[in-house]
Amino acid sequence: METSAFLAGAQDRLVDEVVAAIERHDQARDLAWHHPPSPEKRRRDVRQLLRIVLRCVREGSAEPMITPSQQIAADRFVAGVAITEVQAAFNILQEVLWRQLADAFSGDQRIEALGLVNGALGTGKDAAARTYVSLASRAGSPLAGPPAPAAAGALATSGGQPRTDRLADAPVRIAAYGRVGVICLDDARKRNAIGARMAHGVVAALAKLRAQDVRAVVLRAAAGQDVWSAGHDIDELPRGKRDPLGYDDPLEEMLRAIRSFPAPVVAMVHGTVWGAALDLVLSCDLVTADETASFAITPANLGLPYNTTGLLHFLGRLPINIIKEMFFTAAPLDAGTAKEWLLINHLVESSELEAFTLRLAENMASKSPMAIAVIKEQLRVLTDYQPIAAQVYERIQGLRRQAYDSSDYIEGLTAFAEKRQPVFRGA
Ligand code: KGJ
Repeated sequence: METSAFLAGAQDRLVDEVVAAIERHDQARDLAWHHPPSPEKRRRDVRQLLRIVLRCVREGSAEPMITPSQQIAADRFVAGVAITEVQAAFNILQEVLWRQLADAFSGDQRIEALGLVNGALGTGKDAAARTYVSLASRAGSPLAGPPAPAAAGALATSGGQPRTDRLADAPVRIAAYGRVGVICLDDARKRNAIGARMAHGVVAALAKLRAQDVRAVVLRAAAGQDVWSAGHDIDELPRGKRDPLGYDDPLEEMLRAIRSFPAPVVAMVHGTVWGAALDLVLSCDLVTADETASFAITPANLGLPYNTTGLLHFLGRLPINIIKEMFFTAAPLDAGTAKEWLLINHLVESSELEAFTLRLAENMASKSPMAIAVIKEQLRVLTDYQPIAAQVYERIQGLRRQAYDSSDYIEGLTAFAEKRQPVFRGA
């Protein structure tokens, strides 16, 4: 009999034996699980692991083991399981399989069977250990390394080495960490200003993560940057006689993509946030930040009439006196004040921010994706629902037109390009 036929036939018995051995192992070690898996889940997990081993044996390749093992390690990391325990299920399965295969086969067949199983589980253990260590080292020194822990699904490399993907022609990178996707703004030269390439990159990243069945997304700046985003790329704002924040502006398209993404998007803010980047942060579903974060909305520095949809985003999140202070002064709000004014959900130590945010995202990713998608959409529709008469809307647009047709608006853009203070005349 072939190894694969033996494993397929003995599946139920093997699962029973492995589950019992894992339970004994946990009791003996008195493991303090933060989220102990239910017996049913444990059974399902073991059966799945066994099926993957079976697939590796059938295909004669350890490749199918890599991604699920990274996922297992990521889940264990999030569940707070100690590093010494990450390979436990692999070891126990290996021990049980060895025993069974050694009993069932002899001679060369036995050597071949043990070799196949060892190859698969060895690769799995290796991938799991690498992933766990990579996550743990980032949690210890967050923001020090590449932006996101890597990577399950199609984003992982075939060699088991985690990596992030750079989207073609966009200063945006993505990674998937189990069911959590990470989108990373990565244009240090321009301080993550959002032009068409950046905005289209974020939209493409969301589409890509959605196709991966990611169930929560973290939006962040690349490691080591002290500007989260400098807002709209001012070089790409139209110079007069045209709505600077029209419906088709790529940045507006990006905001809509985030707001209608059918899973939670968490803005993880390390560094300063300017102008439309604050609209972006507020368009995310939750905000985590560390003490380096600050938030400014700056159209008054440019003479730019903010768009009505954008103002509604602010109205949906903040009291009107706070909105007015922020828009009228353009002054950055420090992280403590932002927390006090409920702009931030969680203010976390820098050293904790990444691990905290990933855990928060993973928690949401473990809940019912359908319920969350529906509730998010309900909230979006309800908060966007602002019936106004056509006449009123036309009046608002007329007022805005006066501002973006004005010489003050041109002066704001010119002053920025010339790196000087603008001189506004109110006309
Ligand atoms: N658009 C285009 N280019 C930008 C932007 C931007 N928003 N922000 C920075 N840059 C460019 C600068 O012109 C520099 O280009 C380079 O990025 C580094 O910036 O001179 P170059 O090298 O060719 P800088 O100023 O030398 O960096 P830092 O000294 O580190 O200062 C970072 C700041 C973020 C504080 C500073 O760059 C800044 O104040 N940027 C503008 C922030 C802002 O007000 N953004 C809001 C844009 N307005 C809106 O989004 C909207 C819609 N609005 O209504 O206001």
